[in-house]
This record gives sequence, C-alpha cells and structure tokens, in this order.
Amino acid sequence: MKRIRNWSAFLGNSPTPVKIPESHLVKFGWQNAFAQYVDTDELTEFPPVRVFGVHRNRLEVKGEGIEQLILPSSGQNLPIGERATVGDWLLLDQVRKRPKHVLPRKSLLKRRAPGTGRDVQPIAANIDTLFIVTSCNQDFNIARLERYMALASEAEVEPVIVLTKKDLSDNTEHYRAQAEHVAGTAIVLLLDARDTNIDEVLAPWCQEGRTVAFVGSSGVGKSTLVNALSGEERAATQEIREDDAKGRHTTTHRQLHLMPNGVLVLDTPGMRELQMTDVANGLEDVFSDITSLAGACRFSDCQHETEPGCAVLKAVEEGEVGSDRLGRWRKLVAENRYNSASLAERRHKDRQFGKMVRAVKKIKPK
Ligand SMILES: Nc1nc2c(ncn2[C@@H]2O[C@H](COP(=O)(O)OP(=O)(O)O)[C@@H](O)[C@H]2O)c(=O)[nH]1
Ligand SMILES: [Mg+2]
Ligand SMILES: [Zn+2]
Repeated sequence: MKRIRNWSAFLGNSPTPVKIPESHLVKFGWQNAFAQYVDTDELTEFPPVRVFGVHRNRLEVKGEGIEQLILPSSGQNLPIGERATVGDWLLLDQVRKRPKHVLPRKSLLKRRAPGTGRDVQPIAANIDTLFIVTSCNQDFNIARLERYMALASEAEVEPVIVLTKKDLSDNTEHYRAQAEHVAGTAIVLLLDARDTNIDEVLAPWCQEGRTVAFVGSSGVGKSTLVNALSGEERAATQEIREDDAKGRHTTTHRQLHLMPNGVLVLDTPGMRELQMTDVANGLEDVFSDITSLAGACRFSDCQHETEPGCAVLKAVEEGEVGSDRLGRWRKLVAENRYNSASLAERRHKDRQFGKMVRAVKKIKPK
C-alpha cells in the first residue's frame, strides 16, 4: 500500500484548516467540516476514505493513495448512521478492511426498503445539490415536485428544479411559474438539456469537489444533462435496471462519477422510488404556507377537515391556498405518517427482541 500523507496540517485543530489543493480528498469531495470527526493521531491506521461505489458485498473506497474494495459495515441492525452508503466518508480500518466508523453526514437521502420490508436504508450521503428534473410536458407534475422537494429538505440537500424540453412547449412560463411556487427560495432552471452551454448553466453547483445527483422520471433528460457535464456519451449507456426479470429487487449498483471538471455525480437508481418516510420536517418546509397557517387554527390538533375556526380552510376559501395543494399536502402527510408509524412499531419490536436476547444471554451458563 502506498504511503499515506501526513494530514495534520490539513486536519489540524487550527480554526481555519489549511487546504491542500492537490489533495485527493478535496477532489473526492472532502469538506473541512468533516475534519472535526477525525482523530489526527490515528490517520495512518484509520485514514478517511469516501465510498465511490456500492457493490453486492463490497464498498469501493478512495482516499489519499487508497483505492480498494472493502467489506461493508457488518450487521443488518446497525443504526443508519453506521451503515455506509455511496457518498459516505468513513475512517477505514486498514487491517480489517472494513469501515471503522462512518463520519457524520452533511446530508442523507434514505428510503424504505423495497418490498414489504419497512427498514429504512441509507441511499446516498453527502450530496451537495439535488437536481430535481422534470420536463415541460405531460411529465410535469406538481405533486411529484413537492415530494422531491420535501425529500431534499429532509435530507438537508440543496434542491435545484430543472425544467427541461423548453423547446417543446409554447407555455414554458406557465410551467416555470408553477415550479417556482413549489420551489420557495430554491432556484428553477428552464432549459433545453441538449443545448451546448449546459455545463455553464449548471456550473454554479457543479464545481470541483461538489457532489450532485439528478432525480426525476425516466425520459426527462437526466442522462442528457449528465452527458453535458461529462462531455461524452456516458450516462446513456449506464442505464441500470432496478429489478431482475422476475421483478425482484436486485442489488443496486450505486456509483459516484468524477467528471472532467471535477464535479462528482451520483448515480443512484434507487432514488426513483423514494418513499416519504420520516419527512415531517421536509413537508413542513415545502408546505410552509399551510403549516404556518395551522398555528392560527382554533384547535391545536386541528386536522383542517371540518373544524370551526380553521385558518387553513379559511385560506382555501379565500383563495390564498389552492384546495388542490391542501389535498396534496394531506396525502403526503398521511403517507409519511403511515410509513413512519410502521417504522416506529418495528423499532419498538426490535428493541424488545434485543432485550430478550440479552436476558437470555445473561442466564446462559458459560
Ligand atoms: N427536445 C428536447 N429533447 C430532450 C431534452 N432533454 C432530453 N431530451 C431527449 O429526451 C430523451 C430522453 O432523455 P434522457 O436524457 O435519456 O432522459 P433520462 O431518462 O432522464 O435520462 C432523449 O432522446 C433526449 O435527447 C430537451 O430539453 N429538449
Ligand atoms: Mg437516463
Ligand atoms: Zn385547521
């Protein structure tokens, strides 16, 4: 194995950590905030590495002078904070070739396990920008945009809404206005994904060492946008199927791609079917018009259905909030509540099972 650089200058305790421009870690998306979680005395033994790929039973990690496949964090019942996923930074146990510890994340996209499982899985960590892509045609769907916006907010990722196929619509401003209503303070881009200057349009978010991801339905132009960043026909040939021929969920291959200009693009097929789980805060952000009104309802537990003195219903009546928007909010809140409640139940059961196992272990003779 190659010698590992002494990181103390970079990671040291000085209030403004020294940046090493040629450092691979910076190229791989390292940000100063991670340094506080690293023990500088243990850097040789446990160097920071980033998960670039998640394969069936291996994690592909890269660090300073390190590029290898390691074993994933062991144990299905590990807390989500210790289950390494693509984009994660971890301290690598060089001897055991396993993560020693996953560094606290800047952001985390998660989802409910596919199928009947209700386990929450980490999908992608430490994304800086999530491009939410939809097109100016029948794909455009406010509810879907709100859903992605809530997920981004919950994951603590900066969202950017990208409206593609502006060349195919006579009504682009209508789409833009609707998207801007959902976007709040987030930026909405309206473009033709095949334009030659797309890399410039995306440049504010696609700098060296930044990590971005694209979500949206099939056919809206995600690969076209990624191709514009990569300068080659790459994404198109990397279309990944989530299910095998029998419709079973197979191991998804998640990968970080380093683009020529230094931006890291996350390819995570699982993001197509993100569920609303534990996104109460995200919903509150995206529907702040409704949730802030709720504070003025007469009853603190108002469901905004039929209650007297309901400020939300009043706002709908007065045309301040669309009844369709209220309907979509209700639906997402219900979906989130269902998924999250089931999870809570499951966790409760898991804890009880753990207690039982420990009790049994105690009485077991040595
Ligand atoms: N006219 C037009 N076609 C586009 C635009 N963006 C993507 N396309 C086309 O739409 C099709 C699907 O694009 P693709 O990038 O593969 O979508 P993906 O499934 O989201 O990755 C391709 O034929 C693209 O050339 C756009 O802004 N305008
Ligand atoms: Mg594609
Ligand atoms: Zn109310």
